[in-house]
Amino acid sequence: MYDNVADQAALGPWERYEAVARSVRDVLSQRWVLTEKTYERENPKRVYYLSMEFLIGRSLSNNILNLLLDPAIERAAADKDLDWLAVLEQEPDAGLGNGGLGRLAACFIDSMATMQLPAMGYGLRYEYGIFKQTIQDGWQVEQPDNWLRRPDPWEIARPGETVEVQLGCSFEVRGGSLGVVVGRPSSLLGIPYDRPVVGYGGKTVNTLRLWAAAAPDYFDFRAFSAGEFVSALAERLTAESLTRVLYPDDSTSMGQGLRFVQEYFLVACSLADLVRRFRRHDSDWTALPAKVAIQLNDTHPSLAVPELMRILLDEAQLGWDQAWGLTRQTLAYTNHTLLPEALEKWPLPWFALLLPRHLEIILEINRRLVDEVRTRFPGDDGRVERVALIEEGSERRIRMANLAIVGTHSTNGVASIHSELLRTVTVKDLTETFPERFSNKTNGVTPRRWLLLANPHLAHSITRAIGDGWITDLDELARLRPLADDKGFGDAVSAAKREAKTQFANWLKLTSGVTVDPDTIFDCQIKRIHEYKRQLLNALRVVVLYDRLRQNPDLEMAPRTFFFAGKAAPAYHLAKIIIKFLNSLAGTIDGDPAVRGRLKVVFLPEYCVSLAERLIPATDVSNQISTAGYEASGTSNMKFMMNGALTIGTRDGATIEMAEAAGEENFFMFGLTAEQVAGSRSWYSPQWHYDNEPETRAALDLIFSDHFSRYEPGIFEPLRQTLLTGGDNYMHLADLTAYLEADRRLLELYADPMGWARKVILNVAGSGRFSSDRTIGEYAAEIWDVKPCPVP
Ligand code: 26V
Repeated sequence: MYDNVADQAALGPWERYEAVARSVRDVLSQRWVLTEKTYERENPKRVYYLSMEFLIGRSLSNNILNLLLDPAIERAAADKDLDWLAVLEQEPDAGLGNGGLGRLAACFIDSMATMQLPAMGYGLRYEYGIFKQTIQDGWQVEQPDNWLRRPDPWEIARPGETVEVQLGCSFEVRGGSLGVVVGRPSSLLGIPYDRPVVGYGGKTVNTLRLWAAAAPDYFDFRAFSAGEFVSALAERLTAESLTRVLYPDDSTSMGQGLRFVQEYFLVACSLADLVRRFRRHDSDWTALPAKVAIQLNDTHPSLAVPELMRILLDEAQLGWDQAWGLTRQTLAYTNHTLLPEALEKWPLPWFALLLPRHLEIILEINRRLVDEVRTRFPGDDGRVERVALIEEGSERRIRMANLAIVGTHSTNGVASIHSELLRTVTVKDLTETFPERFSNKTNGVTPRRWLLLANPHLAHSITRAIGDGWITDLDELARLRPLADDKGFGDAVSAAKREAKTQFANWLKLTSGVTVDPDTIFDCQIKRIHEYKRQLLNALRVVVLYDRLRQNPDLEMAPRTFFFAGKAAPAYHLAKIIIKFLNSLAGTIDGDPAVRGRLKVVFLPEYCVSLAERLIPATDVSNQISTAGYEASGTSNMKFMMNGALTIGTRDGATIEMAEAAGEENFFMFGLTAEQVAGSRSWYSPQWHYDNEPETRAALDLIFSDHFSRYEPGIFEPLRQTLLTGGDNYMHLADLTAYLEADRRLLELYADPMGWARKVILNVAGSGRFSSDRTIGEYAAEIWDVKPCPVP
């Protein structure tokens, strides 16, 4: 079990973790090698999932589970008197992503391996993942996430498969600052680091290949001989800086030159690698779409369009039409947001400098596109302007979403409403031009990590009731429906929730000293802090409830604990004020004897995959309250649902489909629909709500009177601006009353434990559709046309 050359008693917790992880890696390595060998032999069509983010989280317990090693490890841990939880805690949480988009990529590769699909993930090996969040005086403070400080037992460097990436310019240091040398091409090395992706049952072990940037060795020699020692080292430093850090900003694509090069680096390394693999078997380039499917996770890797064209034109020497046909048939694109400010548009001069050949190709794609649209829609200049790949203006920009739609055979949204809005609003003209390209693939999450691993008590109760087929076929959960009124099963489900809540409370006490009471309702909102996700609406609800208790101490109300967690982009000022406000709310309520024991607010710092794994099973109420039309899908909503939380939410993203699957009567839906939001925007007045709704007014007055900021008067003035005087862009006040009404219904149900358990069971039973296995099945059948390739 332990291969450390040391006395076992002398091993520290890290060495113990490392020893166990290495043993598990030994167990899976045979299957890993055999998987690749099988693919080499069978030469099936393969899927490549290109993503700038993979929010992996911890691997040890997940790999043990998927390898079905948990009984053996439990025994070994008991034998050796090992503090197993302490060992697991040693592993850093691999945070190579910002939020839902990155976690989706991680769930997808789990499902592809479990379904035995010949698939590979491609991403970047950031040395620093998403920043660590600490809270100081209530404010978010960012700390670097040096997750590779100690050697990572899950990664295997493959320097033998290094690729070279050409850039159209060089970088050098002159007078202490970094400059660009125009017209002097340079190159970078991409070194692959492979991580195993273990399918459930351990039959297939696929690969997640992450690229690290390095400088080619000859750089030094050339510069050294010219005597430019410092400049040469600086150049090497520049190259190696490229994959140093994940961009923590999920709120704008502007002014990020390094990010642009990161995106090209991912694309160039991955395409070179997969083309090399393709060419080992097939000399005929026309077989490319029959052997390769490439999925672009958002526009981040959409430079794959001109890069694949470059390879087919310049390296394969094909003609334009053939190259274009092959490129389009090989690539497919997923859109993850409708927000115009989030759609990538890179300045044209950056292309001219770094990627002149790609710019040439993009201009030619655009010329042909514009020609086609002019012919098909004569006289419609507005349409031509809107579909064009280039946005004209003082600074010309390339519209990456248009490039991705035009250069692929498939564009999909991530929930039904999102795909519909994408087609009819965001890229209406492109949809009318290429209607057959658009489809929907509603997101899902892996039930292995999010139910079996995270919630063993509930998982066990489910398996006792219906067998363990649900683990790889989540639709099986529908068989729980007849048990909705079964007292025995209801009790088991309630006991599992109670156990998860106690465990969470104990963990929280131990790690932070904070006490929460498992006998209170656990009510959660955990996600990136964004105005459109409306943590402020939740906070207003809490302020109203707090004020009710203050005004009427005899009021009967089930005691509740409100949990918030989430990171704000470091430059997103208002999101940081929201965090400060949530912490101030927590502090003030804690210090108010009038509500002691009845109401508590907790802001949990450092939201990450492993925190979600602890908190979601312990949650009674899931808040999914985005302004309708803004949340593309959401995926934590699904995790809560399969873990037996009831949802209070707006009709947005996949929450709409979840309510449909469980029955609307088992959901607490409220608020304006996306249509109503769009239709009332022009005349909406937050002031009206302030003037006419006493509770809304009282809550806002309490905030603006510095009740929550007694020692820092005025710090929440920006909230007045967002919620009231600035027009309340995300329509918090429009939905507050309906939210409180839904909340009242929810509390009413909570008073009836049998009725609550019934709805919980119907929710779990209806959650089968939200397995990422279902989603991947749809991608495989309808976009990729790939089949399982079982490993003997
Ligand atoms: C969101 C926003 C919102 C406010 C302003 C600017 C901005 C910029 C970027 C983004 C997120 C972009 C892509 C993304 O992470 N989308 C998320 O993808 C998840 C997986 O499909 C989905 O569940 C989330 O709803 C969606 O926000």
